[in-house]
Amino acid sequence: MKRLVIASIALLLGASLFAQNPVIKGLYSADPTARVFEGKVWLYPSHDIISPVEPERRWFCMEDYHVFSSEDLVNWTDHGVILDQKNVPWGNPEGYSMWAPDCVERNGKYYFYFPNATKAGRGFGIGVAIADSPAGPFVPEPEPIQGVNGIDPCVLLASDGNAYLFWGNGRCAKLDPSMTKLAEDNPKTTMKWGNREMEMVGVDCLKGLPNRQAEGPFAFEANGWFYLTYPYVQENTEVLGYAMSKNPMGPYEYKGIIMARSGNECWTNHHSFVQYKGQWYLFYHHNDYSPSFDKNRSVRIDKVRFNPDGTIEQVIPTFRGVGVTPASAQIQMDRYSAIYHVATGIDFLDPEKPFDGWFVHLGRTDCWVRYDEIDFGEAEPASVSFRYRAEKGAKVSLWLSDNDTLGTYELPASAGWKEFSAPLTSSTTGLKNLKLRVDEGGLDLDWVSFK
Ligand code: FUB
Repeated sequence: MKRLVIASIALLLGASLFAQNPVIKGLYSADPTARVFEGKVWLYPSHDIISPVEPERRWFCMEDYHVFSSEDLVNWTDHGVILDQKNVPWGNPEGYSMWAPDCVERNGKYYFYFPNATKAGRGFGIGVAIADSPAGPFVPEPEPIQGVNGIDPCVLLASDGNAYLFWGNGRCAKLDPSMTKLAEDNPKTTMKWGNREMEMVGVDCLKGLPNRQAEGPFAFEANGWFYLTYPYVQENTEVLGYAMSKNPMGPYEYKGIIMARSGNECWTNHHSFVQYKGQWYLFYHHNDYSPSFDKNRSVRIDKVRFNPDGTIEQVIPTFRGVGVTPASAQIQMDRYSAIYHVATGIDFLDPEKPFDGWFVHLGRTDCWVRYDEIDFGEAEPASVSFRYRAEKGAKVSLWLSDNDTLGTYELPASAGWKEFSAPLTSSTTGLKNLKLRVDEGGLDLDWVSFK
């Protein structure tokens, strides 16, 4: 019992404090679906792991789902495992294929949709697990949804009163009001597979649109439009693209890219849109904590904006992410909003422990790093601390704007990591962006903090 209590406390504390991108640390999290329930954002991601049965197998591997919640998109609570592959009556208990999920609320019940390897053999079924609370416990239905084979379910609760299931490479069908099966009146088409004829339910919403290796559809309604957003391959890895329609089941018109492919070639991207406290956010993933294996991914968040005609502005992925950071926190300058002349960028503090995070290498005079949206509060802080290393020492200055400085600081030489504090020569209050500029020498910087 004592062990259980300690483990539960560790689990709750495990959610990262003052996190920037990626927002979840301590475990891998991918394919994020974010939803607003009970005034909070609930995050339902996949949970990537290294295969415990075939560690050498370099492929996706997932055995369960966690759910996380947050009121500020910065501090996340891990509510623990909400569904395990061993507890799905129709699933292979050792399938390790619990891919991208979704969760929606209808009439006070929470419906969690998840792909999983079936007991019967090859391929994915899509199951539903039901709960009275967004944190579970979720009870899986005895059978997967009949007539649906594939991955990446997403449910659109449309203003016409119907729920629509999107899955795989952009297929869509209307759900029955029970939310656990397809409606009777869905269109059907027959497809030939060799000599076999197969009946397909629903419509292919991405037919005729750019859709090479499309997956992970996320459909939502906003601004008088239905949006069908989805990852697909333009060149050699996935971009996020989107299409718009006046009808939930299309036809959809392709409109462009939401996010370009990533620089370091994480093959997948997978996303969701959510509006919270008046702002739209894009949740997506990247292999930040696992740069050499792109099947261990982590959830990121950035703001997203719509143009007056309803089209979506392209989102540039950032390290900074979203949310306000208190000035008294350890402000991770390596998760910056902008940099100038920073030649060699960031590195892990300890490559053996990636969840410990990064530092930024500020190797030359005049280079700078900027971190936006720091809350200095109402009482002016009196001192600043730096965690850094600099073999020959360095002189740095802190700036709130081009003419507004918080002073210049001589950081003593230190080959190892060192914390150094000094009184501020001038101070500030409220929400500010902070720029740290190297005036002499060079340093590796972990964080800055104010007291
Ligand atoms: O996480 C496994 C698969 O990778 C998802 O189902 C896809 O959308 C891609 O992100």
